[in-house]
Amino acid sequence: MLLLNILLTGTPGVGKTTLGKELASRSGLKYINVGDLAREGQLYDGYDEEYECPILDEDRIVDDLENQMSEGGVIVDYHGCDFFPECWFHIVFVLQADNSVLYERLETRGYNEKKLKDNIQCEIFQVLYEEALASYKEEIVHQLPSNKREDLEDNINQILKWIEQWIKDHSS
Ligand code: DAT
Repeated sequence: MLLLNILLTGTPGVGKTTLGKELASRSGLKYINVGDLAREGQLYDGYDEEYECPILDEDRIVDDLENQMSEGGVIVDYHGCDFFPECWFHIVFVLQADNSVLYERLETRGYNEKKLKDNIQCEIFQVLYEEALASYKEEIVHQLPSNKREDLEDNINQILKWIEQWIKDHSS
């Protein structure tokens, strides 16, 4: 039984979903997109007018995920990480993209000007990396470049190797 859990985090648009789904299909782990989970279960607590998006009910998200996380074998994708229990994750990857690359991806999504600017700033100031370092042990937090297709392939191969090693280390 594969018990490890992986967290993929980073600013919206850095490539978490793309990497998470591909990694799931190649590793056999289960992919969970927290944004989709919230939408499906309507796990919201109000609406943010400024950013034009619903506000996540973090407690209900944690309750909803608890059983699957303790079973293990899960890849979680979310642009935030400070509300998950620390013990859930064995490794945390913070994806990063260059400003110009990220700007184009977010523009394609039709984000309003404020949301675009704030997300680019979030990336410049490495907000998600800082959040990950504040929430998990430094040695399990890793940054990954996510600008081009080759980065995606490299990241998948690197994570698959890490999973293989983790399984070896944890099989008695
Ligand atoms: P996120 O889940 O972090 O919001 P995404 O996976 O939806 O991001 O990716 C946003 C867009 O960028 C999408 O059109 C796919 C593209 N993309 C993701 N990773 C990429 C990569 N390594 N190289 C090129 N494009 C990538």
